[in-house]
Formats: sequence, structure tokens, C-alpha cells
Amino acid sequence: MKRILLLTTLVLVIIIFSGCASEDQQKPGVYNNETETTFYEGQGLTPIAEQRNNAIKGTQYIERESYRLQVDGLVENPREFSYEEITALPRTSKIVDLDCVEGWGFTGKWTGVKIADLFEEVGVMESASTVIFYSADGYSTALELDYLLDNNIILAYKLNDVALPPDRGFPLQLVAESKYGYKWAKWIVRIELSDSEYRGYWEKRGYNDRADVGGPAFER
Ligand SMILES: Nc1nc2c(c(=O)[nH]1)N[C@H]1C(S)=C(S)[C@@H](COP(=O)(O)O)O[C@H]1N2
Ligand SMILES: [Mo]
Repeated sequence: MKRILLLTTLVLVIIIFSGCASEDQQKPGVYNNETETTFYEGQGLTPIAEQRNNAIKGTQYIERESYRLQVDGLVENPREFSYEEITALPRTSKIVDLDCVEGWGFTGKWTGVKIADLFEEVGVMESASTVIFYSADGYSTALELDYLLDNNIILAYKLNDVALPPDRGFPLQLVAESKYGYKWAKWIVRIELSDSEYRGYWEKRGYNDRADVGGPAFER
């Protein structure tokens, strides 16, 4: 009798604990009625709930209706784009790892517009060589125009198939693949084409302007 009681208790304990464990497992999140994808083309993606967020001024909340992306500088037709205008442009998806220079990272499925397609709309001048990204929190960073065009770099408005949640950079994050996280500007409000070098927020503070993943974190 004692043995049966012990066995029943053991079985109960196992059931209860396995229940707890399954609740801990990664469940795809739902964001604004969109369910995220955590598996794509045979690859596991990092659920959004597990991705870190340590932006300089915390999460920025941008309204979709009043949002405008300003594109100016060395372009033929400087103009503003609404969220609808951006998402109506041809879209591309790709799996890319974001690697922060501090050693953590995650894998996401990113969907958005190619910088090249956006630039078609404004006409980039011959003299332009640098692209500067300005964000709603005062953050900024810059990349070479050739890097953006040669690597089909995209401006993402979706991550894991859901519209970027506010803490992930709504409405737009630059998917600067093979570059450290500090080149992945979030909450982008302005893109400026320039012919001079530009040091962004972390670059001004000593981080390597090249920012190649695996390369040196600091300028030497
Ligand atoms: N606007 C803005 N974009 C930003 C940052 C920021 O502070 N502000 N931090 C950068 C850094 S250092 C990293 S690693 C990536 C990813 O950081 P996250 O986890 O905060 O999204 O966002 C980048 N983009
Ligand atoms: Mo970072």
C-alpha cells in the first residue's frame, strides 16, 4: 500500500513538473493579431520575447498614421514617405543574425524594402558616398552607400512575420547584415545622403566605424 502511494506521488510529481516545463518552452508571440514565425526555411528563429533591448533611451513609441520617413541630402528629389508608401514598395525577406558588439545576438526573419529600391524613388546623386540614419531617440549611425547597395541591405518593417513591435524599432530597423548591432538603427525617421564621413552615436564614442562582425570593436 505504501509503495502504491509512493508511486502515485512520484507519477503526480512528474506530471506537474513536465507541465511547468512545457509552459517555459518558447511559444511564438502574438503582436497586434499577427503570430510570429519561429521557424523558416529549415532554420530556427529567436522568438521576439527573447530578444534583448538596451537602446540608449529605451523604447520609442511612433504612431503609424503620422509617421514620415524623410530622405534628403545628395538626392535629386528629397521627399517624405508614409508607412503605407514604404510598405507598398517591393518587399524582400531574409534570415539575418543581429550580433551586438557586447557578445549577445539573435536570429530573425526580416522583411522590408531594399535600400536600393527606396533610393530609386529619390534618385541618388553621383557624389553621394555615405548614408546617415537618424532615429527618433537621437541615435544615429552611417554606412557606405556601396555596402548598402552591393549587399541588398533592407530596411525592415517586419520581424518574424509580424510588424516590428515598438521595442523592436517600429516602424523601421536597418538590417545591417555582417555589421555589429550598433549599425542596425531602429525607429529611423531620416536618411541623409552625404559625400563626407560621419560618426554615429557609438562610433563617436570610440566604437569601430567599420563594425564588421568578428572584427575589432574599437578603433585602433
Ligand atoms: N535608435 C536606436 N537604434 C539602435 C540602438 C539605439 O540605442 N537606438 N542600439 C543599437 C545597438 S547597440 C544594437 S546591439 C541593436 C540591437 O539592440 P536592441 O536589442 O536594443 O534592439 O540596435 C541598435 N540600434
Ligand atoms: Mo549593441
